[in-house]
Amino acid sequence: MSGAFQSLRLFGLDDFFLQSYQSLGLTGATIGRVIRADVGGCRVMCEEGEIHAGLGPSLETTPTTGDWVAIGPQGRGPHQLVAVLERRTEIARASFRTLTEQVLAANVDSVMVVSSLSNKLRLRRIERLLVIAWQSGALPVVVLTKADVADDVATALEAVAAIAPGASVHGVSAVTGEGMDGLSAELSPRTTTVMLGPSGTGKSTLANALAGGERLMETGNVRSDGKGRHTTVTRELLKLANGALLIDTPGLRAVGLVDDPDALGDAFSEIESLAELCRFNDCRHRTEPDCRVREAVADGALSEERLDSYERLRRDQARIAARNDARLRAERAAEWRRLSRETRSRFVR
Ligand SMILES: Nc1nc2c(ncn2[C@@H]2O[C@H](COP(=O)(O)OP(=O)(O)O)[C@@H](O)[C@H]2O)c(=O)[nH]1
Ligand SMILES: [Mg+2]
Ligand SMILES: [Zn+2]
Repeated sequence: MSGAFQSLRLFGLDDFFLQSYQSLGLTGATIGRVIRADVGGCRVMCEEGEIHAGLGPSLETTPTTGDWVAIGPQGRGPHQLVAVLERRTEIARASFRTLTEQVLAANVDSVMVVSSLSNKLRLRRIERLLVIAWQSGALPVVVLTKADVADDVATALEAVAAIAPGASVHGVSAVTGEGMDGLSAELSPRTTTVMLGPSGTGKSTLANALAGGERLMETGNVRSDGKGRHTTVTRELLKLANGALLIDTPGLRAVGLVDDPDALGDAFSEIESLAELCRFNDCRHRTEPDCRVREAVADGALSEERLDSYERLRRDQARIAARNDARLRAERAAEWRRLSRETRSRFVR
């Protein structure tokens, strides 16, 4: 990489993004990374430091935290985002209301699925977040917080490891410091991690602890002025003490899946490998003969709950795929109507 933008390397700039920026051939512009996206503008880390930039009129993509962007003009007038550079990964969730995908964070290398040990383990929710993680193209890590108040951390770690093939699992406490070194070691300098999990699980507390005691994020503590709780409302990118980059998010409870069957295969790889050995290619793992998945349930190698969860997510995904198809059909029909109106107006006077 050329000598330019050295300080941005600490924020994850590499050849991929730099070349993508240079190929735009902009003059009087510069490159930066969105560290917080607000309505109508963003906070962007540039070579010169942090700036606020408005959204340019020609932007085609809504910028999100973690995006690499081109900003212009340099030096004069207010800064504006003129382009969102191609993303390497994106964390997306489906909105059932608008039938669209919302991108929660971009260009992340790993996803931390955060769950608290202070309540009953919610394995099904962890599975769902792991699917979101796998479909983003980033690598998942599961973090079980508040180990200081857990009865049996080892058993919980074991239960989670069983439903998280391919992901490492950590038990940590921000209070005692337990497990923090191991987790910190997984976050390498200049790589970006996003935290996903419901609010109250200790994400912001964890971010502050990893940031090296600096209080960067507001946590769910009651404030000393008695004005109630102050919790994370935006997604922000922070640089940690060890040089890793971390995106804190407000709580995500309901996460819809997006249309991507491969992600399910990653999150449930042990089931899909068994399924490949079933006699029928389209085995539904119910009453079919020579079903390896059912056999695994029968001999205890696979839990019934895990299989249920896989099937439920598979149904969700089929439903989303069908809705996407319906939307495509509707868009195509609208396009036909428009074309035929144009044709009519051309020939029928
Ligand atoms: N006992 C214990 N409490 C914690 C720990 N981490 C966070 N908390 C508490 O959990 C609550 C929610 O924390 P917060 O970081 O705001 O959660 P967030 O909503 O996921 O960002 C706060 O009252 C924290 O003090 C921990 O390791 N141990
Ligand atoms: Mg928070
Ligand atoms: Zn089968």
